Amino acid sequence: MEKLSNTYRIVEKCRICGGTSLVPYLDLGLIPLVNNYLKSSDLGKEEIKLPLKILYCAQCSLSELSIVVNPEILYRNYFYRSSVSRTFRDHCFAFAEECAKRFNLTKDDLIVDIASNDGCTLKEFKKFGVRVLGVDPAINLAKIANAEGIETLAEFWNEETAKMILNKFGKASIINAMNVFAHVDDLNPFLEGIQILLKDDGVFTIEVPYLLNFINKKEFDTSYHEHLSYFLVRPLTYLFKKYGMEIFDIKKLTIHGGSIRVYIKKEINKTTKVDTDSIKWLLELEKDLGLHTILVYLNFSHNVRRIKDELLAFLKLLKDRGKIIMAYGASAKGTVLLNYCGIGKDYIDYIIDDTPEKQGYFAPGTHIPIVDSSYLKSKKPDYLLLLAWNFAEELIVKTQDYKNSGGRYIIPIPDIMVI
Ligand code: DWN
Ligand code: ZN
Repeated sequence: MEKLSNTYRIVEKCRICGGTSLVPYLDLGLIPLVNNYLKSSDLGKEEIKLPLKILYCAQCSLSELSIVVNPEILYRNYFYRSSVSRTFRDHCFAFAEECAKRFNLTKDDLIVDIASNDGCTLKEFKKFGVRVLGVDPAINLAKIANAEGIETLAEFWNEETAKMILNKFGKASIINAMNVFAHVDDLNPFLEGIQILLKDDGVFTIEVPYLLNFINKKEFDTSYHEHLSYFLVRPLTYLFKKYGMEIFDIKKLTIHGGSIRVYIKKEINKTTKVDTDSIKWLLELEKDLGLHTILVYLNFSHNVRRIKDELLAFLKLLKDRGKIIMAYGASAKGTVLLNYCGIGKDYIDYIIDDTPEKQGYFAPGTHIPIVDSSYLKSKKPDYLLLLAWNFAEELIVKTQDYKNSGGRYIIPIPDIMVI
């Protein structure tokens, strides 16, 4: 496959430890860019599809994609809106409430949110009377957040952005990075920026999908070209030491199929207590589950192939019986699942999504039309494939009429379940 100029680079060494023994263990083939929703006028044009392969670093146990796509292509215009999900909004409120209490936040404290999207997290922090500032490269999202009163800089996070904020707003008490740390290729400018802007007694928090859940719950569809790194605690403990930082607490979360929230301080901050148990417990769990060796990963890719065969066979059976199938959640993971399994318009008539910006577009690769939830009533599908399975409960609660009229749901991950 010829290298498209400056579209992507090939990974030759581990971004955490520099190791070069990178063992490929998952290959989903050529997958479209998941945020590349298509207008009808795009449908006849050639679509970028790039290899989606995951490598295991034998030195530090980081899993990482084999290529890095140019972030300017991925993030300057971003369809994903964090605020669409009530579950996620509640998750952000609980985090803001915990921080306000645990770190005694006052109106003078500045909270900076990196990859702040539409201001979803900062809206919750604002409820606690603190100063907030968002940073997100998506020009379309920064416009929405600013219009809704969440000051947001349409920039990538790096040392320059940190210096600009320091001069204009002063040091930050908390810098939060939710679902972005795994998207970053060169962590050096990212962490140098944290060092510059964070108060000496400040807190840096990251939230990333947890590789333990990814492997154990077969969440292969959460791998796409935005997600460069798939973290365990082990590689993270290597990383922060290099930047004069230290993990002082870790929480295992259910959000997004299973994540970890890592709380980090500057090493010079001797007052914040280090909860070594929370770190040790997860390191031991990872080791006990064999996640620090390659075997588990080879078995995982076998499980992934089985999901593909079983899901395709099940949908084929339903179609042979004349059933109408739609999907809910034009998500990034949904694009990966459908494209990897070869499930297209011959199986799924429409994908419902409540994100206004996605409605009227077509899903990457499959070109399945994305529509609003009124289609549930008008098209009366027999089955609804929940592509946003991580929000299955929320989706089922909001479609009670469909359920009560005999509609059924297919949850594809971790095992095919029909309810
Ligand atoms: O890291 C990322 C995660 C956090 O979000 C991003 N790189 C990309 C994105 O991944 P995703 O699209 O797989 O995330 P979600 O949040 O699982 O996507 C859910 C989709 O379902 C969205 O398009 C919104 C939609 N949705 C809906 O239409 N109605 C979701 C809910 C809960 C709803 O009620
Ligand atoms: Zn490594």
